[in-house]
Amino acid sequence: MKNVLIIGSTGQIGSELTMKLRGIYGNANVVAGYIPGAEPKGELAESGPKEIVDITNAQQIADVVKKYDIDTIYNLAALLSAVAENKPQLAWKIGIGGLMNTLEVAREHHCAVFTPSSIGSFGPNAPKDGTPQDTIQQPRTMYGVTKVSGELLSNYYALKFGVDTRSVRFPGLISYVAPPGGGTTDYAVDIYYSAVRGEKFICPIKAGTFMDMMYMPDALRAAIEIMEADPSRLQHRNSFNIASMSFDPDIIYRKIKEYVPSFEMEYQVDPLRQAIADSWPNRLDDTCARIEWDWKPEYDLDGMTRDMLEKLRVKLGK
Ligand code: AKB
Repeated sequence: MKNVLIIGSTGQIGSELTMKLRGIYGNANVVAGYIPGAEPKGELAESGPKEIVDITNAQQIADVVKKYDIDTIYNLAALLSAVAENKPQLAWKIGIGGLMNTLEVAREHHCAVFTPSSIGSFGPNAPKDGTPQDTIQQPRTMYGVTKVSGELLSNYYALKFGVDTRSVRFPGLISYVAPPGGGTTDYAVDIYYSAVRGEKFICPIKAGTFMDMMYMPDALRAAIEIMEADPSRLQHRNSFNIASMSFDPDIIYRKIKEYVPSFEMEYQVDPLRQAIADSWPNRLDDTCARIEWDWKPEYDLDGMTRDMLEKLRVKLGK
């Protein structure tokens, strides 16, 4: 039986992952950790236990781990890439200070730990197309620096102390449930809201800028499957490339227009986000994840677009 703590349960990934894990392991066995000001609401608050867990406070993590006899921690606390560029100290404090706190508690209490990495862990020196699992990682963003450092620190705790750390490098995640907030790939979520609201979309990323993207149901499955994977098959731990689709703003715009013919888009490039996107890969090679734990995405751009438009029309009453 798994007893799970989600740190950052009210964020873009956490709010959906918590509910999915409750469906698998039982409501009472999945604790939603949150910080004051970002309290769980609705079903997330009512369906299971919730506790204040500030990742920068090691004692708080340890207290909740002991209270609920936690054996698996999903560490989802992070500042996304564009925000991290404006708050580098805070990004480090949460991304690395917080991870160190989590790993220490995990070492002492024998917990497995999932900490997502990102396509942002690669920089401009990595091969852009078919970026390999093991290649040069020299990011030029604070977000990327925390992600590479987090991968190394997590591997260190696995090798040195036997902590069962595992991770995937998430692409831009697209979902109709909770907004991302502060990422470089957020445009690929915002574009669907504009289409459904009947508004022209102002795109902050240039045409021709390709990035890996993924629909949230695939991302949630990846986070669960990697933690359930047979450890004897894993040659890697932190962190696995995963991929499902890669597109530029023009491709996603034309795909949405197939279903919303009146939809319009105009470019007004945000220099910060564009510089970050230019430093990231176009498309990752996820062969190792496919071989080592049978990773396989279910959604392509067309399947995701049909589902996003349908779900957002219901959500926004359009
Ligand atoms: C971001 O854009 O910062 C994130 C990511 C790709 O890690 N969505």
